Amino acid sequence: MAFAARRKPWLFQTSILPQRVKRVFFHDKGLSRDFWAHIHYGNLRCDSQFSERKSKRYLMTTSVASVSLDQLSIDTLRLLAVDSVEKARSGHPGTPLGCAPIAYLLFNKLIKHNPAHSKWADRDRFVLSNGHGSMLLYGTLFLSGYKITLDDLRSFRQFGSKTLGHPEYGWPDGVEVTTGPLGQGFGMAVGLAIAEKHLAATYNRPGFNVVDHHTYMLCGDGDLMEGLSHEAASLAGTLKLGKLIALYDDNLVSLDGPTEWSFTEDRYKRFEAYIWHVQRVLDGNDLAAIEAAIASAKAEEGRPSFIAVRTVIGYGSPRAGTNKVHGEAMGAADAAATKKFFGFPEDRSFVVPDDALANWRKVVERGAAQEAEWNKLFASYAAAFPELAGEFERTQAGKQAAP
Ligand SMILES: Cc1ncc(C[n+]2csc(CCOP(=O)(O)OP(=O)(O)O)c2C)c(N)n1
Ligand SMILES: [Mg+2]
Repeated sequence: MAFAARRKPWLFQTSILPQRVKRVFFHDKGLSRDFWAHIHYGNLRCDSQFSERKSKRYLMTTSVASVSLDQLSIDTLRLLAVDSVEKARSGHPGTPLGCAPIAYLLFNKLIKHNPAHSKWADRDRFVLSNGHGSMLLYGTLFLSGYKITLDDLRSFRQFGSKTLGHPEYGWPDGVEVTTGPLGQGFGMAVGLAIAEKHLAATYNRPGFNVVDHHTYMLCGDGDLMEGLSHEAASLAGTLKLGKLIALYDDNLVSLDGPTEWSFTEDRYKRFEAYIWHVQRVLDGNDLAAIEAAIASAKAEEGRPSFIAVRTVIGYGSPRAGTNKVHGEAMGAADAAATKKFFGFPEDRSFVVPDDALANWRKVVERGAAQEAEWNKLFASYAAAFPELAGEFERTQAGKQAAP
């Protein structure tokens, strides 16, 4: 346990660990259950982490020769957020550093969306309820190929730019709803899931599931503190919104300090009481575990899903695990240290490695194919049910029926 008690993130070479140690068990004093930190081996960077509520101790590791393409893609997103906040001298680097693996997994692998056509009717919806982490969304949209450029990221928080401090609907393209007031995105994600269920019940016909998408949201401690999210969660459980999936950035830190100061109820039991399907992922860098939890959430069709992902706010930065990385630029020295941690050049900003960009942009082709497939389905639906199809198209376009 010698490595568990440092206050600062630290680096080590995997080769110094005894080869047979595959898992390290810790006790989570904060939220009642034990959890483990997984130490990976091999020629890849280790991204195990450990965060505890009472004593701030966390393990972050990096090392050796190469990183996987997934890792490079995730770290590219992380550092775009760091650079944008540094350039603006304001913003929130903590959420993107902690949650980049979730955003990458969703946008690159799991959700159906078409960056070339952000309004495709049957796309999955994604709501960033913790809107202060806006750079997570802007960076993800840029890397995925939406209509937002690297220069837009460079203009983060500047007057007239596309990249506002908090996301606003359609601005830039791909932002589904306006968020920032905590709890608001949670409520709107529930609304979007209600809309999906209503549209499916109204328009789908046997063999023609023209409305069949999921609503994903990322929310944080602040969202769950707000009364609005309690009420919306209650309604979502009652309405059995099985296609609503909330990922909770369970990082034990909020604006003013550790959540133990301000927010101590058992969030997991609370969502169980709201008749949600509740899961925990104990390592926010474990892509396989997050993916498995999302697969279980999708398989659960009778209840909305709540996946609490234990992340480390500001992961990779010298301020990791503290509120000091919640909502301010970290300064040149800490930004450089963060780049070093991820193996990026310390003296360069807005670095987008070609391999990472190509990997992110794979979704452009995939998304176009997904929409083309749906268009075929809709064409045959329109042939079989012309009136319904016409009404669907009219309402989707926001037009009233002719008098
Ligand atoms: C309704 C409302 N109250 C207050 C704020 C100001 N605010 C922005 S972020 C934040 C803390 C959010 O904490 P958490 O969700 O844990 O975010 P993290 O520190 O983990 O990024 C607060 C209080 C807000 N955006 N909305
Ligand atoms: Mg938090």
